[in-house]
Amino acid sequence: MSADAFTLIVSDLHLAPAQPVLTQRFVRFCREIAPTASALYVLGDLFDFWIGDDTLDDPLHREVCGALKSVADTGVAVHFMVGNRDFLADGDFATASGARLIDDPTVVDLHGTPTLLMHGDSLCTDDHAYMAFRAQVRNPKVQAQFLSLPVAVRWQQVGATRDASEREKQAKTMDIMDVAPAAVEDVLRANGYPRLIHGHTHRPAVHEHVVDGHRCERWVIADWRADLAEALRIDARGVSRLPLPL
Ligand code: LP5
Ligand code: MN
Repeated sequence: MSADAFTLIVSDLHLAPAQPVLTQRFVRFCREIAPTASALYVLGDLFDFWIGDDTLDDPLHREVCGALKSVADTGVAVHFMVGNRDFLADGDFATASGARLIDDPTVVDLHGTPTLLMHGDSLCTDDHAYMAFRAQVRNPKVQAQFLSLPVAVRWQQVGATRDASEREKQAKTMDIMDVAPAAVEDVLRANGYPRLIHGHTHRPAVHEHVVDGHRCERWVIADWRADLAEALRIDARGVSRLPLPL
């Protein structure tokens, strides 16, 4: 790899038919920017909802997977980690998009620095209602049962779940919905005090955690909105925010 190689990381794009401008931006990102990187990581919630790989023919899904595949076809290593909206993305999605599915969490060496990649939702351990919900929907038996339902019924259930989630979020404090400092420290300790990069909270920032005397950076990636979108750019000098053209 050349000395000026760099990696791009995006998260929380929440692509959906109702927001075509975001999909257009993603397609442009895949055409003009991502092919210049050595690797691309998508850290979850690429889609607002993913109800199963049997919906790959959906026009939005086809367009997004095709855009990712075109990046992979240029020789860029494309990696995908699921988020709390698209955790049902699986092998057929990976084949269609040319992406390698990676676990949450995953530690990678990014241009000389060990870096822990996560979606971020598993760090919100003070949000007990979400943790209980997460345990339920990440259960393979629950997922198999959901995937056996007709597509229209799955969309209905997702709509009802989203409505319930939006209602419950109104009653939660911002602190509860953020990552829990103790969970961050635990995961940094368990992984040898790496740099941490995650999304999910939609609160872009860079934090410093001192854990057992080790200083660890924690970069939080921004979600994509109509008026703002970014990728993190990582090279041997460190991490920077790359604003993406509108
Ligand atoms: O996503 P975000 O950031 O808005 O909120 C999350 C947490 N909410 C969720 C739910 C999703 O947003 C919507 C559902 C996605 C479905 C994926 C498709 C496949 C389903 C497959 C099933 C096998 O993740 C939110 C957190 C917030 O992050 C911050 O961290 O607070 O958590 C909640 O709001 C959860 C609620 O507190 C508890 C769960 C309520 C749902 C009850 C379901 C009732 C309806 C069932 C109908 C069949
Ligand atoms: Mn999320």
